[in-house]
Amino acid sequence: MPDPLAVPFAAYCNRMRAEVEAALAHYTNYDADCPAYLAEAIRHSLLAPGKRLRPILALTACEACGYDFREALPAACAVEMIHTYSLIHDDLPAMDDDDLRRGRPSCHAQFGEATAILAGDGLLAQAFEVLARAAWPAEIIARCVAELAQAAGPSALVGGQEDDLKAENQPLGLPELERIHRRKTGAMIRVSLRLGGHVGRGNTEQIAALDRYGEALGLAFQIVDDLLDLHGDQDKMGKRVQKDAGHGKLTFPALLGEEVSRQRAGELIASACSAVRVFGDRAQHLEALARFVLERNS
Ligand code: GRG
Repeated sequence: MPDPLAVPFAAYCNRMRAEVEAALAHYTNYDADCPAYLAEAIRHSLLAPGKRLRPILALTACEACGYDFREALPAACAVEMIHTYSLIHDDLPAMDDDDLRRGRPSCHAQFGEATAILAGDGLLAQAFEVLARAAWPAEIIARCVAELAQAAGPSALVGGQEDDLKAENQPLGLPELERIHRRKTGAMIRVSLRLGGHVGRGNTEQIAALDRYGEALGLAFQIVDDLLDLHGDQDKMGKRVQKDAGHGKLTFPALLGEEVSRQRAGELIASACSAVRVFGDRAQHLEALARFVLERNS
């Protein structure tokens, strides 16, 4: 295997993405007790062309701690399963009501609401099965299960989504907006890095560094997402754009202006990069991923 640090970043991401997609395809070869229509709905959403940012972060964190990234594939797939479930449910008419996702009809648009809800439920449960069956020491499995459950739960992803829905057309300030996105968007990004770090047997200092990096990256990701909603290209994004204002959603550019939002995202990316300096040369891909988050157009 070539030295992973010697491979250019785009090739590195392509390789990671291909490994993740092969593992996801393997995990979704269901037995005959899974109805074919449900399996098709799950695969439609999970195997659609997503960026795979969270799984790549998990694999890269594992590698930064000095372990073979392939050890972390179950963690990478588990976070992608939870992320995809949240997208399927977010697209439902009762939530964000979106008919396009990852360049395909959203799950409910293609398979109906009931099957889309069940496809999300199935992925949520399966994520924990994948972690529980990983070939890691029991204490690492337990830590990963607990942290992912917390990040996906009522005080993080689900709670952030609830507050986001309730905040529509409400006057919010910056602290409230950041509090929503720290949970709705940030928690899954942060936990992806922490899981990769645990699987990579990271020490306390390394996990704390990944955590600080993840917190800054998560907020920057959301600011960029808000900017892309304003100016992004629907074909590149694979989802509808210019939706936030129509839904009465407060965004970073609406609150701070576009220029200050861009500047804030840049500062967060700089602080994410400085958090992972403890990894020395092995921080290279984490730094490149942070720059990707700032410069992305999809
Ligand atoms: C339904 C519990 C529940 C939560 C929904 C995911 C989510 C929370 C809302 C989606 C709406 C949104 C625009 C969130 C902002 C950030 C985000 C999660 C964007 C989508 O993630 P990407 O860009 O998507 O990484 P891909 O498709 O590339 O994986």
